[in-house]
Amino acid sequence: MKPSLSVALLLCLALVSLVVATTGEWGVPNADPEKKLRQCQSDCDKRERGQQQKSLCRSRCRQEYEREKGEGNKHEDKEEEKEEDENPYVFESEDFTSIVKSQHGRIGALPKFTDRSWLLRGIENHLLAIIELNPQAFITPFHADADCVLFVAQGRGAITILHEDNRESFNIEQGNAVRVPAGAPTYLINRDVNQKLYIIKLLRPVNLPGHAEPFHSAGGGGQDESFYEAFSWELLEAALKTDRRRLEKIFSQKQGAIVKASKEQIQSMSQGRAPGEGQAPGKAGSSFNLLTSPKISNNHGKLFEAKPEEHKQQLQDLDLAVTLANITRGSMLGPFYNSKATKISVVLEGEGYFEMACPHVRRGNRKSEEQRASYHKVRSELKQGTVFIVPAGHPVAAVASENNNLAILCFEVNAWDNTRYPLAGKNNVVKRLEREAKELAFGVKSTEVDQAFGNEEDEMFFPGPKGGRQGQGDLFVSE
Ligand SMILES: *[C@@H]1O[C@H](CO)[C@@H](O)[C@H](O)[C@H]1NC(C)=O
Ligand SMILES: [Cu+2]
Repeated sequence: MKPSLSVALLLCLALVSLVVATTGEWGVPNADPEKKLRQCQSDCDKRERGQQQKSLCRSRCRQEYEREKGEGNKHEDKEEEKEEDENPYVFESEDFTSIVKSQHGRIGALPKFTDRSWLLRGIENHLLAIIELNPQAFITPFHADADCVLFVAQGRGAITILHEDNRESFNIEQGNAVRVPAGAPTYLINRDVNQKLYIIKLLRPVNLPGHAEPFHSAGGGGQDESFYEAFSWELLEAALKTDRRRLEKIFSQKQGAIVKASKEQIQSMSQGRAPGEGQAPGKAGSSFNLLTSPKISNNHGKLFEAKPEEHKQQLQDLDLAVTLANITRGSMLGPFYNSKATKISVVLEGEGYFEMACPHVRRGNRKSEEQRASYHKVRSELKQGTVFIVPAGHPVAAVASENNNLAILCFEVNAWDNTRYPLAGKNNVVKRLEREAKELAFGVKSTEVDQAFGNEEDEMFFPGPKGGRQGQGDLFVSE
């Protein structure tokens, strides 16, 4: 850049900020836009009631933030070079907001991923929720404007789904995954009298991208209504051939979205339905057991995998894979990367940490002009309930603490034809290079490359770093 030009630019920028500071056009002059964004979004959570309202409000905050930032950067480079200096890939229990909450349980959801960062716009139309049900709790019938896949992380339940021409009911327990089609009326019970039921739920909205709402047929309880109540009495009387007094009586008994069932009711709702009974993987039915046979298994861990190619009925149209990595204590998984799939990962049990190479996030000030590859180390502690995102192509590794196994559930988006490329161990990508390519790429003899990359014969799971880190487990979704 010519000196005169940069001086002109600087002047120009200074002028812009002067105008802004004096007119106070942006509200609080000179406020840190990141801080303003966070404040604005947390105000939304306090002010707005429905999940959708909250989410829309948060989106408006982000739009405002992007607009401001855009104006601030008017004279700078292309938008694609925008940089982030925080870690947008990790969410903790506090980031979940309650959609439904009662003394019997809770449904919490993460805000739309793009509310956090534009770097997550590849999974913009996916939402993550966690259902926590106390013993004997029942979620009353509802449907949602989203396709869902549920994973039972802990406990024993029973679920019923109404399809077009049949009603499907089955018991579910740890390791079961269930596909619930968009719009299908569903209800769910924790059939255990002691243990909580934890379900992790991935949603893909079918109506508004990144927004999903429950529709309750009976009253949701408290302030929640039945969608029937939105209609006028005349219309309902005519449609149901029932008089208004009877209807008023039914809809005035608000039970709540999560209620407690009696032992007898549970008994009769879970009769003779073995979990995943008679269902080989890939067979018809909404449910399958993820934990039947590991894809990879050695002393350092096990990997279970349900691919869209194999579980067509449940996963194909969502282009989704469900995987579970159970890393033995003191061991590690990876490094590896996914060719196409982006992982939405949830820590089910144990603790440890993960590290990921990311070219998008950088520390410090603007990068220099030279075009050289540089990868930021994204790193975070992991504990029960931590959610972290691993975009496609990004090399990642996870390490379990010395004390406990680290179990990580992943919903993998864009999974059809995905390949896991190992970066260490048997068949790692460097080991598989031709001799000449090794020498040309590393500038040393290929035997030296082999000495570095050819030692580990295990696959995917290895002994962890010495002096592994330790941490404390935490409650799942605590608020
Ligand atoms: C992980 O493996 C351990 C040891 O085999 C087992 O006790 C635990 O239940 C597993 N966790 C999950 C979530 O499968
Ligand atoms: Cu990145």
